Amino acid sequence: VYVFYLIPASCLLSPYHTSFVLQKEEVEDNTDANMEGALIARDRVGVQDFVLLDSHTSETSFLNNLRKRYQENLIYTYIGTLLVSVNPYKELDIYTVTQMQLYRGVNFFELPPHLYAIADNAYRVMCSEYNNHFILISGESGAGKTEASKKILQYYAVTCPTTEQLQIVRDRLLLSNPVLEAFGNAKTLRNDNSSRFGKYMDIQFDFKGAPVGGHILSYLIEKSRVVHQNHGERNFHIFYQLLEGGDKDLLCWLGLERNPQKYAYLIQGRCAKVFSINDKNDWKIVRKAFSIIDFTEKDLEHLFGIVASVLHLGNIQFEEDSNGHAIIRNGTQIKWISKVSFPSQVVLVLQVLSPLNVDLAFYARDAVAKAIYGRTFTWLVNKINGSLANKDSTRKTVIGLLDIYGFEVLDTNSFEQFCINYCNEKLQQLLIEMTLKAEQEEYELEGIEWEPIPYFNNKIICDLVEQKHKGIISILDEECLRPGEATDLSFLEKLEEKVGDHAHFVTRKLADQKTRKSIDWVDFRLLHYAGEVTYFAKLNKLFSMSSQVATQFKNSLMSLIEILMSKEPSYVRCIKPNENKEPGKFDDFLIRHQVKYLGLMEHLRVRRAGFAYRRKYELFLQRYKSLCPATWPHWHGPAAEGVERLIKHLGYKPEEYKLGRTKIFIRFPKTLFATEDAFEIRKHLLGMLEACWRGALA
Ligand code: AOV
Ligand code: MG
Repeated sequence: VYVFYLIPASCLLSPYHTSFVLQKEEVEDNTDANMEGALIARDRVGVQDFVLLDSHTSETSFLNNLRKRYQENLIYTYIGTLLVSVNPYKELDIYTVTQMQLYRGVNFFELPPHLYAIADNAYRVMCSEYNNHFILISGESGAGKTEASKKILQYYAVTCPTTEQLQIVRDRLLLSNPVLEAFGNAKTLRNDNSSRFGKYMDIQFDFKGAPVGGHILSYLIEKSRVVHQNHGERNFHIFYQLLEGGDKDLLCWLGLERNPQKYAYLIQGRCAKVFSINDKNDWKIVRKAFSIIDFTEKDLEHLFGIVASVLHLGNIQFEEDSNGHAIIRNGTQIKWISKVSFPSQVVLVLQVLSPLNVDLAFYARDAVAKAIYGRTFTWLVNKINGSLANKDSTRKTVIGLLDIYGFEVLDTNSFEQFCINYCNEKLQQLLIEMTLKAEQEEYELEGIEWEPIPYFNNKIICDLVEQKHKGIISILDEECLRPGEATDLSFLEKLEEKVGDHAHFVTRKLADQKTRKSIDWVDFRLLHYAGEVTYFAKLNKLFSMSSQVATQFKNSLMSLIEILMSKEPSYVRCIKPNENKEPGKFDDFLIRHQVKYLGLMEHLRVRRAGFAYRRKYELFLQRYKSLCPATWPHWHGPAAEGVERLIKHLGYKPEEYKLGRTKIFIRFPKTLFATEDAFEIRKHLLGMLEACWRGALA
């Protein structure tokens, strides 16, 4: 009891009281206010920032920390300001409105790591410095990128100021998601809701910080899925939603039957029904979303007409006439197509097909289906952009959310995987450059010396793919300019000739010296940052007609990188815990691999080698001022001087810290840890004091 009297009662009004309660939530046992308990708890739940790990930072201790936290449902951990997220594969109650409000306007490190902290931080800096930001969410397929981006958007929708007028903007921003997911996501082996397009969304804010508009850029939708799905995968969700959920009249008008088994384009993966997906319900959500995003009934008529046309197209069969030309076996589908979609165009295309042989006719039919779907998707994105557009010309700031298709290795990897993995390669490159650049700049700006850390720079792989004249895309371009002469073999030979020596091109020369000319030689292998991938390069099937697409894709990625480079970054690195979409299962091997290739260890080392922690003088002082009589409860001089007094009082040694222009840099985590411990102990004492106080009052 005597101890309590030593602490001034005003402590109870400490601004950190709320954060105390929150951090205790991590510890689960809220009533256990003794510090021994807190330390044991920390042992159990790990540290919330990898920078605070003990000095021997090994991959194993990194993994241990991640595992400990994962097992306690603490899926988020920081490395400095970067957020690492491990997919929980179950609903957690950390995304409530109450949680959102807790994170609103609170300093980054005051609360347990969360997406909301990342979102709030970007938002607050944007509002105070009036600059543009982006949040890059990366990780392999199924790691949780799309979920994260949706949660961030929801956070802004709930916490940002708004007016009645602006509510429609907010709703449209939110509802653009189900619509785009219906048309752009599909069940794959890796993810039941896999994004099959890349998405960059700018959320625009006015000077008051209210969301007033948005704009979406989409990247290369995987069109081949429209006509072909691997075993265990589905076509895009919208087809199944329409069949399951569309009302009788609509289906009747479109000439569709409810049963997906009737459609050739829907049954190749043999899994039209998916346990985790409720197509009927999703249809309702999508229909409602359409009405809010300003789609007229006419628009929808066209849209669903096209969706239906694709299904009818897929059922068209050809047979050979006496001249060896393809003829359409049954005219029903054509009739429906000309009824429900833009008749002249499609029927014209189908007539053009007629002098082909049967194989080519099927091939051309699929090409038409893919083209129609691809264009429709583009149209859809444009339509949504129209409804999100803010016509007001006052200056706005933006936060961009980047959610792309994650790195993937399938049994058969084709042109699309090549593009997807190249895209991931580019973003990894951006992250490497921007984090190291930012780090270097910060030390320079603050006048502090540091020594760079070695790390794997994947620029070499980006070059292999994209370099002018020498890169794989250029080689593909060249080959496609020689129609008739070029074959898959000549493409592969050219690759061998031009990039065979490259460290990340796995040459087949040695291994396949004898069988080189055999027809089996149809693939090439690349050593990506995230692993080795074998690409199937059958020219006339997968890589043909792709040259333009690859070059366009390359160009669009280049301009995306430019867009991003002009903004302030925040990063979320998503990790997939197991291959079975199973909650609670922490697959060490799989996770270690991701930790490696995501460069998380390097990131941590860079963060620690220089200075593990840095904080603005004002923030540092505000948090720890209660630990020094000279600064508590108020310090009236400049913050930098207050910090100097404070750390002198705490006994910091000269080698433990550096004072920059605006920030204190702390070299060793243990220094901050000790300070943080002192802070925690004081908080716990306060907690006990408060409990007694309440007891006494009661
Ligand atoms: P992705 O976007 O990274 O993969 P998703 O964000 O679609 O992956 O996540 C895959 C699935 O994991 C989701 O459908 C959820 O079931 C589950 N999940 C992810 N994050 C959470 C979370 N925070 N809480 C609960 N469940 C979650 V891909 O688009 O395939 O690269 O192309
Ligand atoms: Mg996704």
